[in-house]
Amino acid sequence: MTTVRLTTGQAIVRFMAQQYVERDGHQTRFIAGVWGIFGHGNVAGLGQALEELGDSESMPYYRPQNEQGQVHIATAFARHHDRLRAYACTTSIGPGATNMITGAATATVNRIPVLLLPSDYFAGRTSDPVLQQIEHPVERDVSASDAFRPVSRFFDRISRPEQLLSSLPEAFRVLTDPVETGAVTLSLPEDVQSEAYDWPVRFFDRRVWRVRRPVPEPSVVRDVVALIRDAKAPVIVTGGGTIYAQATAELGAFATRFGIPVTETQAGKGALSWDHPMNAGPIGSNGGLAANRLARDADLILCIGTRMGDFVTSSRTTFQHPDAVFVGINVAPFDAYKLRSAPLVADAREALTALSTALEAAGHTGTPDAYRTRVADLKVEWDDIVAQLRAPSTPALGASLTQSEVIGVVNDALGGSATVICAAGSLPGDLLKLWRPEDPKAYHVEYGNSCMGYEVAAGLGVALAEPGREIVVMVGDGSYLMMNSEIVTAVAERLRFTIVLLDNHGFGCITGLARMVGVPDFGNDLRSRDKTTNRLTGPYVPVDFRMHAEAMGALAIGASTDDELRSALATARAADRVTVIVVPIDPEARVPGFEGWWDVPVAEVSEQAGVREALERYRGTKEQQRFYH
Ligand SMILES: Cc1ncc(C[n+]2csc(CCOP(=O)(O)OP(=O)(O)O)c2C)c(N)n1
Ligand SMILES: [Mg+2]
Repeated sequence: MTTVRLTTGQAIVRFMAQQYVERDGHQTRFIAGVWGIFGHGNVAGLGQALEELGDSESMPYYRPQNEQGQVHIATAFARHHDRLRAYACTTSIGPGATNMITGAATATVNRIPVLLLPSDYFAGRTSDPVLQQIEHPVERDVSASDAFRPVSRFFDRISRPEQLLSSLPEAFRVLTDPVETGAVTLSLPEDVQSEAYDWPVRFFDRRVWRVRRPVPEPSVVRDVVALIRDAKAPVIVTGGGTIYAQATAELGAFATRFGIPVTETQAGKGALSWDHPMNAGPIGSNGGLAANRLARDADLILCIGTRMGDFVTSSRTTFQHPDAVFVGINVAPFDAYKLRSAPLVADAREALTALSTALEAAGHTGTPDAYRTRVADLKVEWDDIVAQLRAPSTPALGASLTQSEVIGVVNDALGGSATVICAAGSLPGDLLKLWRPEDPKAYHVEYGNSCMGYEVAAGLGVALAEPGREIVVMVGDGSYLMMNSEIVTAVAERLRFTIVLLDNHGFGCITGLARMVGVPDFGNDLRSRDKTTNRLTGPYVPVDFRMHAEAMGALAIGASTDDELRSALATARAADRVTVIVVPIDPEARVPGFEGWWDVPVAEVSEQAGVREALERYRGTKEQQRFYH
């Protein structure tokens, strides 16, 4: 057997460069590059290997400012590529490693592939405790990196180089599998990373991972066809899976042909253009009027590529038909069986094609005209509401713009194929309702983990995934303050995208939520400590976001009116670098709800009348929860 002597770090770099994926006859190199922050854990291991073996062709290296940031960048990159390309991320041991935990959780919740390569203590233990080693008093082999286990879809600690011979292929099997994918973590003790081994040369041959498109079982297709033929008021809920499977054209054709309205989740929005006649808009807690009314009365719910989270089901109050039946069309059995669904375990595109063929063969012509008319009428009504909410009003002198107006102005200025990026705060709910995407890659809201801090980093990920695409990150002041430093990386990488920072002086959505559960304003505004109350009730803390962004190298512009915002967006479009537009917004102007609900438990005992009233309301709505057992 021919062998080649390489360190563990060098072997990983060589192996990664030879991994390809193939779907629908197209091959791409899977790992597009490595992000990393070096420390004693990886400087002589993966750091040395990347310096010697990596180059812009075979394995480019990127330097972020924060390990969490690099995982978010990698996640956004892979999502934009429909999971067919990914990045690896290396860190030192201890805090460098654990900084990636939040990113790992975000990738895993959203089922997006990222390869994480944190460093770890000395496998040989000779110099224990190494700097940053936890030293668990009872479980000697436990380290900080064990915290990756619950947030990873595959975890291994590589205590000997040759373990990679089985572990690396398994890592790539999981990363490239549409069911299992998420964060994959290989924790690499620092001594092992620079240790040499005689690797079989064959190990580094080019490998092609075929991304599965499982076909549905004919017997289940027959069952589902019968359900669809019987249904009087069916709806589709479309999730991220439809987009990752590139099944959006099939979805549109299926919906039109059989007269079934499509409702959207956060990950699924964009599957159909906002103005597609069968697009009934967003569903659930943050949903719109049309989708929520149709869902309320639906007798059959076809859930495609969605994990049916609580925001989709309005905490299980969305679907009120007494005999509502669900069909789970999902590549992951775990999701396909939810809500007692008829489980159509399959790739979304294969499933839609099989169902179409079988329904046509059965002579099914779709829903009656009256139902199609109801869908069309509700859509007109909802589109009008959205148009009104987006339109800038004539402001009172000195009044701030509202968030919904900002969304309208930005969307109108950049168009329906610019990608909007967001993750947490009040923006995701407002964008879900108000943003009008015109292609499946125009809406990128991370709402599986709703991770504050994802937004700016994700801008880099999408900009790297599709250079030349118009990208706008919409971010609240809270998320921006939590994580903004990848702006420096965007400057270093000469990436161009726009960040619109909406400043309402605090965690506005949580203020709203607190009021809903009866809690008076507390802890959410960005206010200074008031000496008399000894609480954070003083004036707003003045943060000059424009100067802050400029100091990091961005082009930074303040915009207080819709005209200023339009002109700032035009400047940003023409700029050669990342631009931050800071927009003060009215903290009290909120977009209303549209018959959605979110289960947030209210204190069962309180001296405060507001809490007791909230509890009454809460108990009333709780009764509407349906569990479909
Ligand atoms: C990492 C993280 N911490 C806490 C939360 C809970 N949370 C959700 S939104 C939010 C406030 C966001 O503030 P901002 O970005 O200013 O948006 P706004 O609510 O004002 O629109 C908080 C604290 C979260 N989603 N993620
Ligand atoms: Mg805010």
